[in-house]
Amino acid sequence: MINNKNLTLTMIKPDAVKNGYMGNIINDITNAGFTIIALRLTQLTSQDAKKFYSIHKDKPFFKNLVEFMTSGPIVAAVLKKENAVEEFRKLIGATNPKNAEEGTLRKKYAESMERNAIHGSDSDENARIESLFHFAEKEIYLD
Ligand code: RTP
Ligand code: MG
Repeated sequence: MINNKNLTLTMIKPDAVKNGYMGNIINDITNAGFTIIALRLTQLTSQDAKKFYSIHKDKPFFKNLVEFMTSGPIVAAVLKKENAVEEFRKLIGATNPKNAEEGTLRKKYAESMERNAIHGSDSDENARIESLFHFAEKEIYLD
């Protein structure tokens, strides 16, 4: 099963979907050399969002984060590229779009620190956990 350095999980967040950036973001992701190997438009329940971001459950921004992430549909996708986690974090840019470099997805599409357009896994282990959170193994096209 998926357990390698070549995969990451992304979500196009509710702000970016609402703002009509879904197609442009998918285009930027594939132009950057990532292959989409699983894809779904869906809406997180409060329970889903709390589980997905459980690492942040004691942070002051947790309640807002859960409210925002459940506020509309998102696009979840598993992406494949060599060194995917690190390469994708570079493509999306800093958490706060004010600090994101020119050309990064958050610089281009994010509104604010909270409404920051896109998620990327932060480790290979979390990429695996998050991919299996959103997709059944048979929905992830490894080759
Ligand atoms: P993500 O998980 O969504 O890809 O974002 P990230 O790794 O860049 O940032 P992370 O530390 O995992 O935080 C998750 C989301 O919580 C919001 N946040 N707000 N107000 C704050 O200090 C604060 N810190 C984080 C952001 O929306 C971030 O994407
Ligand atoms: Mg994170």
